[in-house]
Amino acid sequence: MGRHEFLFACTLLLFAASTASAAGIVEHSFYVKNLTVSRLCRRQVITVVNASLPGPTIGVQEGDTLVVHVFNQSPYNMTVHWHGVFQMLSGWADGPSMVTQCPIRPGCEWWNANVVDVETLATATGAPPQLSDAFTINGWPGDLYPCSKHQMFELTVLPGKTYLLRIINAALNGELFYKIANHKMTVVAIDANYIEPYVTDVVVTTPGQTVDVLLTADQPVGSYYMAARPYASATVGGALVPFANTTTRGVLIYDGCPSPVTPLMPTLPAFNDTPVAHKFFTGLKGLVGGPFWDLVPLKVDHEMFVTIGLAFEPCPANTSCQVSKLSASMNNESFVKPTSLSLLQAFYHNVNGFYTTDFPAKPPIEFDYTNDTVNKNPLMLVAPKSTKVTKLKFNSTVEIIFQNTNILGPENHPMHLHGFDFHILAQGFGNYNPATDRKKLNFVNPQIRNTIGVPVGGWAVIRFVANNPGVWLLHCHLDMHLPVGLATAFMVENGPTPETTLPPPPTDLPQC
Ligand SMILES: *[C@@H]1O[C@H](CO)[C@@H](O)[C@H](O)[C@H]1NC(C)=O
Ligand SMILES: *[C@@H]1O[C@H](CO)[C@@H](O)[C@H](O)[C@H]1NC(C)=O
Ligand SMILES: *[C@@H]1O[C@H](CO)[C@@H](O)[C@H](O)[C@H]1NC(C)=O
Ligand SMILES: *[C@@H]1O[C@H](CO)[C@@H](O)[C@H](O)[C@H]1NC(C)=O
Ligand SMILES: *[C@@H]1O[C@H](CO)[C@@H](O)[C@H](O)[C@H]1NC(C)=O
Ligand SMILES: *[C@@H]1O[C@H](CO)[C@@H](O)[C@H](O)[C@H]1NC(C)=O
Ligand SMILES: *[C@@H]1O[C@H](CO)[C@@H](O)[C@H](O)[C@H]1NC(C)=O
Ligand SMILES: *[C@@H]1O[C@H](CO)[C@@H](O)[C@H](O)[C@H]1NC(C)=O
Ligand SMILES: [Cu+2]
Repeated sequence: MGRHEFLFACTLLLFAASTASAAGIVEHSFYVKNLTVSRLCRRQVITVVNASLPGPTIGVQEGDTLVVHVFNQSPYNMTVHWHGVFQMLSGWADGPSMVTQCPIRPGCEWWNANVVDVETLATATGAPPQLSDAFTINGWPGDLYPCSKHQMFELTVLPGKTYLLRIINAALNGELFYKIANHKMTVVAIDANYIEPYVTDVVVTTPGQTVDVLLTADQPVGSYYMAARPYASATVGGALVPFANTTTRGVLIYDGCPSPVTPLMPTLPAFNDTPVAHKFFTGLKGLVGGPFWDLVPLKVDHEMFVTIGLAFEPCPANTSCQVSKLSASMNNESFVKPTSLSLLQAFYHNVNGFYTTDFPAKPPIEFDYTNDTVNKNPLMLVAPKSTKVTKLKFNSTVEIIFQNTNILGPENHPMHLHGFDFHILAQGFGNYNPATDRKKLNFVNPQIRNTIGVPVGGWAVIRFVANNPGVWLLHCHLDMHLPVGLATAFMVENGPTPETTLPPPPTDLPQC
């Protein structure tokens, strides 16, 4: 399995791996433009790479240099951001708009509407976005949706063979359970990092996460549904916040299966089955000594305790607004991106006025973070807007304890760090308690990944080494929480050598 194979597209993505040949420079082009497709009884214009959904697969070998030319022929601003290639990614190639350079990224979860319009509307009103009409597997909704009987992903397998499936949650706002009827899966990698093989009948993914599983066609010749639907954890006053509660399915067909046969359907976990999600998320262990295994850094240089959660925007000073817009914050700072110059350009060229380096290393007020009574205090509900970042010396080790808050309501937030993989040392529910939870840190075989679903109403401890100079975003990967401020950034200074120094910007860097 190559570490650097990419898939570029939508909701749940599945593909079987292949191996590439000699190392070198691999060059590809992406043409991004409109494509009209028929789904759910109607025609809809979507924006895709190379007129295909999912987009093209790029096969490269470990050590290759990949050059991708992006031609944006779509009506939208866009960027390309890679997951899982951090060690060799230059800061200028990371992608997020106004952090490294310009614009917006159209998403791929299925709406009977234009996803850019959906997000623009949600951001303007501060209301939660319209719920998606369907989830898809490799672009196909599957037969539980209207007009979709034959719009279903099919995977044909040979009895006795083993397949590698890379399951990518490319949904914008949904964490997902995924199962295949009567089949167990062996998870071998997460976010492009090998793990100890982990046998399971259910895979759980947050947006931004990838899970590689081995699937052996060891059941009687027949056909079996694979299905995915949300893991929904957000509650307010104990009640689940409305979510897209539909189910996408595809079908696993054994070669030689007589058709037509009604496939077997797996029993999916309940939408709010946190114990199943937690068992999966915590059952995964790093593959000690395996390829790309990194020892846990033991000496911490920069320690952070960071509350994450939802709140409201402050009302404008001269108004007496009744209901303010939804906001989200980290340590009570709700992140706003600059509008006319990217953070990386401001950092590189020493331009003042676009950010400050005083992101707090702990919350301004200590409180009973996960107690339901916190949201009864109106003073706690408002998080101010700012563009505060953390400056890091090259090669420093950072520990972050994420603490979800019950302000507005608890929720599992998938926190994604750009530029680095991190070790996940421990996770749990309730308030993080150093006296008891410190002992739970796993320094032996913790999983390594780049996106962690911080337990709903709980906490997680991660560590990473800041050995990649540049400006790197840390944010919730739920698409609705990023524009409302659940983000911050790290500014990593140059190291002592040319290899550890951020190169000058490429001449074709998109300008703002
Ligand atoms: C995308 O399409 C272009 C033009 O047809 C082609 O040259 C290119 O190889 C395609 N890229 C990929 C990654 O398949
Ligand atoms: C692409 O689709 C958008 C949204 O439907 C539309 O506004 C735009 O005119 C289309 N552009 C092209 C070049 O077809
Ligand atoms: C999904 O949500 C809709 C609307 O909130 C509700 O009417 C329906 O019963 C829900 N379906 C399931 C399977 O929970
Ligand atoms: C509040 O002040 C801003 C800037 O001073 C102004 O643009 C806006 O119209 C004012 N709003 C109200 C409701 O007075
Ligand atoms: C939550 O806070 C209330 C009010 O401070 C307190 O009475 C209660 O014991 C707390 N609940 C828990 C589970 O700690
Ligand atoms: C966040 O900051 C605002 C403004 O300083 C303050 O009113 C509020 O109490 C703070 N909330 C928390 C949870 O720290
Ligand atoms: C970074 O830190 C590691 C571990 O402490 C050390 O081995 C390495 O030499 C350092 N790299 C640089 C470029 O300072
Ligand atoms: C696209 O980017 C340009 C240049 O940075 C900016 O002026 C424009 O407002 C952006 N358009 C949208 C729709 O965001
Ligand atoms: Cu979130």
